[in-house]
Amino acid sequence: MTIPALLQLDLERALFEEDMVAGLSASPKATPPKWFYDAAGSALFAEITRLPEYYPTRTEMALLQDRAGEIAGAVGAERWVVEYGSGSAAKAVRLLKALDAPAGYLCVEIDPGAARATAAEVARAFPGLPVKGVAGDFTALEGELAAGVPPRLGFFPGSTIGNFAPDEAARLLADMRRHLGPGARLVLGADLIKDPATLEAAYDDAQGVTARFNLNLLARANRQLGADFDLDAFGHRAVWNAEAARIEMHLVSRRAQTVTFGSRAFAFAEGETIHTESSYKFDRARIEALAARGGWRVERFWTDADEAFSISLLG
Ligand code: SAH
Ligand code: AVI
Repeated sequence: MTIPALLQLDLERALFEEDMVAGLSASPKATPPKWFYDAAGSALFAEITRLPEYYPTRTEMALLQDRAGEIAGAVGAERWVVEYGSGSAAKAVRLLKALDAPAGYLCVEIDPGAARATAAEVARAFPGLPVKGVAGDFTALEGELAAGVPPRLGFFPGSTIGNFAPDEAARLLADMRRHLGPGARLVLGADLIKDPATLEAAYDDAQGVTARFNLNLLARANRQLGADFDLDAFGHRAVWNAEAARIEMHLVSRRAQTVTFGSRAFAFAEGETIHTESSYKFDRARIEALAARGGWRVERFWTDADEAFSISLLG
C-alpha cells in the first residue's frame, strides 16, 4: 500500500507531537534524536560532517576506502545493499564501487528529502542499477524486506547505532536481521571510546554548528507543532558520561520558563535540561556483545591506525 504524501506528512506530524509531549512530560525530560532530521536538520548534520572537530565521518570514509576490497571479498557477489539512515549517498557509493556486481540498492531514511536525494545520486553513479529510496523509520521495520532477493547486505554506517540505548540497539540489530532475510551480512560503523576532550569537542564545535543542530529540534517544534520555544532561552551542552560510555547532548533552560504548544504547557526550571541525544561509544568487546544480543556474530573488525572508528562485518 502506498500512503499519499499529504497523509504521510500528517502522520509524521502526529508522531513528532506524540514523542515531544511524552518526552517533555517525562522526568528527566528526554526526546528521541530521530526528530532532529527534517530538511534543516539534515543540512546542519551535513555541515557537522565537515567540521574539523567531527572526526567520525572522514575517519569512516577513509576506513571504508581502505577496506572496501576486503569487505567486498568477504560478502561475495550480487548482493542487494540496504542502507539504514543514509543521510547522503557518499558512503554507499564508496561501498557499491567496491562490491562485485551489486544487484540493487535501497535506503530507509526518515528525512524524505535525504531519501530522495540519496537514491537519485546512487542511480546517477550506477546507471542501470535498481535503486529505491524509502522515506521511513528504521525502528519500525516489519518482517522481511519485499524488494530484492536474498542474500542481502545491510549497511549501517556513521555510528548511528550509538544513538540507541543498549536494549534498543540490540532490538534494532535483531529487526535488521529479520528485515534483511536469510544469509544476510551487515556492515556496521561504530565510533570508539577515546579521550573525553576529543569526544566533547566533536559534539561542541567552536563554530556552534552542533549547537544549532541541537536547537533545531525546538525550531522544528515551533515550525511544525506551533510551539513557542524561545531559542535564545536554551543553551547547548555536550558531556561525556564515562560510566555509560556515551556523549550526551542536552538543551539547557537558561531561566525558569513555560513553553506551550496546542493546549499543553511545559514548565522548565532554570538549568533544567532536555536530554536530546546519546551517542554511545564502543570497543571491540562491546560491539561483539551487542551484535550477539541482536543475533549476529562479528566476522571481521577493522579500525583506522589511531583506533578512532571501527567498521565491523556481521554475519
Ligand atoms: N549514514 C550517514 C548519516 C548519519 S546521520 C553518515 O554516516 O554520515 C543519521 C541519519 O539517519 C540521518 O540522515 C537521519 O535522518 C537518519 N535517521 C535517524 N534516525 C532514523 C530512523 N529512526 N529511521 C530512519 N532514518 C533515521
Ligand atoms: C548520526 N549520529 C551518529 C551523530 C552522532 O555522532 O551521534 C549525530 C550527531 N549529533 C551531534 N553531532 C552529530
